[in-house]
Amino acid sequence: MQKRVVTTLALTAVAACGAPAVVPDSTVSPGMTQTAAATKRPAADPDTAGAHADFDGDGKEDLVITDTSATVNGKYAAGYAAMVHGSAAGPDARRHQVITQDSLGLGKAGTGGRFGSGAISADLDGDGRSDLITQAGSNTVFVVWGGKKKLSGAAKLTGATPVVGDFDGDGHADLVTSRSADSKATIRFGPAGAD
Ligand SMILES: [Ca+2]
Ligand SMILES: [Ca+2]
Repeated sequence: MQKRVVTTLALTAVAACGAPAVVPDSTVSPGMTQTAAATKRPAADPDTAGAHADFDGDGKEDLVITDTSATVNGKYAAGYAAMVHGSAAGPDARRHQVITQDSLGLGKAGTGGRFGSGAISADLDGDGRSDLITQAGSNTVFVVWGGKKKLSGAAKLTGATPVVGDFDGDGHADLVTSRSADSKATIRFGPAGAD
């Protein structure tokens, strides 16, 4: 119960303190807390999800919350992801970063793009910091690189429904994306660079 309150507060603070152009869809229940919230909200909210990993490499897990229905710069359901740094006391809402498709500099956020969909994490470039992988639109996947102080820089890939794993057993995370047009999947073996 305490965990749930902490993450809800974190999201509220992020929504209040984040980029003013980002308007969360509602008071959302992060995917991380859906188990705890199950009695109040039995159906998973498809608009919100989350991931957790050590994106800044400080040894404390950081929390990513997404709201794919958020309005960004006037674009309805363009979506955003917010990373809240971990601390010895848990996610610290005072140290957070709001990421939108606009902020990545790789194309503009579009209406209904739903950036933040299917957010997952893996250290794809092998630098010891987890990277954030998320879909936007129907055929675009972004990899946002973990960094010493924050997520920094991104790669834009063609594909959808990202899945990560060490599929060739070499100790490096690999990324699989699928293509809805022809039902083919693409695997990118790690370690990856920004491409
Ligand atoms: Ca961390
Ligand atoms: Ca990394």
